[in-house]
Amino acid sequence: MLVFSLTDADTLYYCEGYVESAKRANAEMVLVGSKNDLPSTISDEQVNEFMEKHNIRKYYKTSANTKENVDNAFEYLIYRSLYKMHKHIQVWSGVTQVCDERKPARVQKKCLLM
Ligand SMILES: Nc1nc2c(ncn2[C@@H]2O[C@H](COP(=O)(O)OP(=O)(O)OP(=O)(O)O)[C@@H](O)[C@H]2O)c(=O)[nH]1
Ligand SMILES: [Mg+2]
Repeated sequence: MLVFSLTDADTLYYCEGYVESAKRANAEMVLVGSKNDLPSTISDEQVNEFMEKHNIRKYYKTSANTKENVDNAFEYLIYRSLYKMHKHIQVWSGVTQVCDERKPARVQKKCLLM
């Protein structure tokens, strides 16, 4: 999760080193612009340019103050990471059941995300 502050444009560019590390680790990435309840000093165009340059697919504007998009950013990252691990996700009764399709159902170890 690459978090920069919308109130300080420099912080977006500080993320570049972390982008490179994440790519080397083949990690899923999500870009987060924090403090969205305050006046922004960075434009959507600048963010889009950064995303295109680094091939980042998802961006959320969040606020720790209002809680806007905080859950969405974490959920996106968790879901994408699980898909990347070739897992199959079934949403059932508000609980996410993660099944590994490579193993027969009766021997599967299951992980539950509440
Ligand atoms: N209005 C607002 N203030 C925030 C938000 N996130 C953090 N702050 C405030 O920013 C100051 C620093 O808090 P930290 O917990 O260090 O948050 P941070 O995201 O690391 O922010 P910086 O250290 O300022 O880069 C505190 O006064 C927080 O109350 C936010 O989303 N909205
Ligand atoms: Mg801080």
